[in-house]
Amino acid sequence: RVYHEHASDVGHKTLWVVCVLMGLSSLAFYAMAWRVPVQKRLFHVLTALITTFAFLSYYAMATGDGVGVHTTVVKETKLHVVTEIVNRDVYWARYVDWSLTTPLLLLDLCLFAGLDGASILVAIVSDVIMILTGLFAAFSRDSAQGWGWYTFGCIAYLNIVYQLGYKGRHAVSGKDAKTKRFFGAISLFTLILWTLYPIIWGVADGARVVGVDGEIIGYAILDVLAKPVFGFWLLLTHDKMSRSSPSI
Ligand code: RET
Repeated sequence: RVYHEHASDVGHKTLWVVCVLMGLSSLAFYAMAWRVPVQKRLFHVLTALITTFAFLSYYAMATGDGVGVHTTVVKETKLHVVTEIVNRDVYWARYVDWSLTTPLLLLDLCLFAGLDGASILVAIVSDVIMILTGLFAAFSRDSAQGWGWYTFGCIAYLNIVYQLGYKGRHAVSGKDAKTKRFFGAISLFTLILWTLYPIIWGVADGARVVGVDGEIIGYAILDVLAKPVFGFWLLLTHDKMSRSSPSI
């Protein structure tokens, strides 16, 4: 028996909607970057790059690029050996996107907190390891190997939580109350959202309880919150704060 799991119309439409949203928010971020002097533009450039990469990756997925087939062979029952073959679409373009954009998102937060260079490097390298182990997990040979890769990815993620949540908080502790409060809120928002990604991966790619459409919609909601919504929140707050205290 051979099964195929791929996206329906709903999935394809969702990919297009997110593609357009990423494109429009990129344009908005370029405009916002122009309006501030170049010395204050670092966060704008980082944020604009994040949505630009996401736009390109969603364009790829919406037009049918950046997707491959992963085959799982399931052997069932003790008496008869029933072999089931499951072919599932895997959008690897996501991992290309994430390997570029999640380090930039982390840079946004780390630079805002004023984290030291060593901790920033550790956070970013852990992040790249997390995404690449996720890619290996998605194309694993069998499920045990896949969950092995997934576990390494989760360990790398815990290190990111430590660098951002613990060291980042320590780094902002010397700053003014407004900056501290804002960093606390946006880093909590980020950590909650980011924790949902491995959960979707686990139920969709991993356990295959959720189909390809469900996976597309789940990631679509998270991506819009983690990139454009995060970006507007960061830049609007940053611009407001740098108007009142020009040192940021
Ligand atoms: C994977 C699987 C391996 C284990 C872990 C994962 C985490 C992924 C994350 C992705 C975040 C993506 C973002 C995209 C922006 O739009 C790779 C799913 C821990 C945290 C923020």
